[in-house]
Amino acid sequence: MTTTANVYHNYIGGKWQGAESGQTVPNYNPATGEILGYFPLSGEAEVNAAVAAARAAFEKWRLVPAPKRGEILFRVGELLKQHKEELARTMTLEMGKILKETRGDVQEGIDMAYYMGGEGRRLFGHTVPVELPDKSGIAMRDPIGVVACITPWNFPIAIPTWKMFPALVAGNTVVFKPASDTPMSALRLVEILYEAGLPEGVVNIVFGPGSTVGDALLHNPDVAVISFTGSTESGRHVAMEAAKSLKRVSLEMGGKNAVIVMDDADLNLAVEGILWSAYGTTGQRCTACSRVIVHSAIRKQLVDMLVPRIKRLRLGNGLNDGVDVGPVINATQLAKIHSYTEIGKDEGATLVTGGSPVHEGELAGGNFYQPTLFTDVRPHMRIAQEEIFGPVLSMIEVHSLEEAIVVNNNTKYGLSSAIYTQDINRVQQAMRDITTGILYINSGTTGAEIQFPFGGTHGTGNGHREAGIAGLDVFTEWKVVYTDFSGRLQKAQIDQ
Ligand code: UN1
Repeated sequence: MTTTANVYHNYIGGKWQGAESGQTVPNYNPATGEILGYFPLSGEAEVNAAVAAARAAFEKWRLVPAPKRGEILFRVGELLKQHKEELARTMTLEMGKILKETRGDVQEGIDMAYYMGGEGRRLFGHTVPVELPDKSGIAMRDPIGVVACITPWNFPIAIPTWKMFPALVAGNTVVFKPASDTPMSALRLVEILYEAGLPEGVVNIVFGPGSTVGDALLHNPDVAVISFTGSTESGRHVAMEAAKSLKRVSLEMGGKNAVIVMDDADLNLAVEGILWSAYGTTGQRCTACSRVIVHSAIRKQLVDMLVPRIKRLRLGNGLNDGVDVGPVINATQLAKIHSYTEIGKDEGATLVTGGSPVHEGELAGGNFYQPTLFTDVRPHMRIAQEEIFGPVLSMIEVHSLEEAIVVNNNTKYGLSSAIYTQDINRVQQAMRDITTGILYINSGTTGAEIQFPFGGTHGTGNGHREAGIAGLDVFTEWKVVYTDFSGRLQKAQIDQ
């Protein structure tokens, strides 16, 4: 395809520069196939330069008073607000989700900017009593150094802000490796950070794939922390490589999230929650609902209510009004999603609606997939166990709350769950026994707010959380300072 699309650069140590190799990679619009721009195909040399710039900037940035660091984030929040529409359009162009949702993506970034800006005047440690007289103790948070932020394409603004903003307010510097499918949104975010007054070198962006840029970050000894969101397979690779140099690693990976619908549920409400969390973002959220666990007594009724609504969802370009479901990110994902439809059929599940890519009419140039529902799914089937990351929903029938909870918990993931019931006792039981990191009562599985810890159990994570106060733990090292003002040697833990 001939194009006049622009060529963009990495931003390293305050300078825009291409990859040494001179090679670039096209950025495609998944709704049309059009090329939006060319981004550097970077490798180790660019990563090492970016880490060196971040390392040099760290020595000054860590000494900037935290409230001043926070003020820059407040300005970032203002700028994100001003540019919300432009950023939302950029995101829709390069990753496809509908404008309403890309606006929500920017909004999460705005919320995080204000939240972490406020942390500039908190960053609470502890002051607690000590055992000995004339002595004090405090625990304070220290920045760690250079943080590598490796981010996915499904939330091109929000997820980088969950990582960069707490890292920055705590006094760390950043090398940012955005997903290859969403470089433009990432570049705009970095431009906004500098427009807000960030000193040069504090954030550096390097474009390129995980196999070159990602691996170079894992191997660079001056990278202290890796914050990664992406597939469980890539996350495992990150953890294994980073372990060699004992880097701190925070992983946020896959999900196989379920909505449980009990026999006493408000079914109208449940249908809305399922539609939104299964087919919103074209199913490409780590929090997306990909299983419905339904009580046998209302199974037929729920299917009868759900199917016409699924069929009415309008596929199309996310920039157009009235579109409910945009394209999936790229041809590889489209093929993967469709392969799961084939797997589901082979496993004996019933394909009730959807199940095909769409190439007709104005959708011809894009990566579109019909919103899909399988029923008669058994909990052990691959379509009930593996993350599909597309608009494919598997319905599993159960006969009790206990069985629903077992099915809910029994995947290798543990991010988000939801239960629809009117019964307070069932709610309490679900709160106690469901093992995911997030649980919704009477709403779908998506929509986590930035002031709470975000993350999951089992194969979803490695024990860390993003966002909220918990998010700061990834980017700070505890330092405890004891001051003895007795003027004599006092021995702790020794009988005096
Ligand atoms: C993701 O899909 O990786 O809770 C993040 C939600 C959003 C974030 C999703 N706030 O659905």
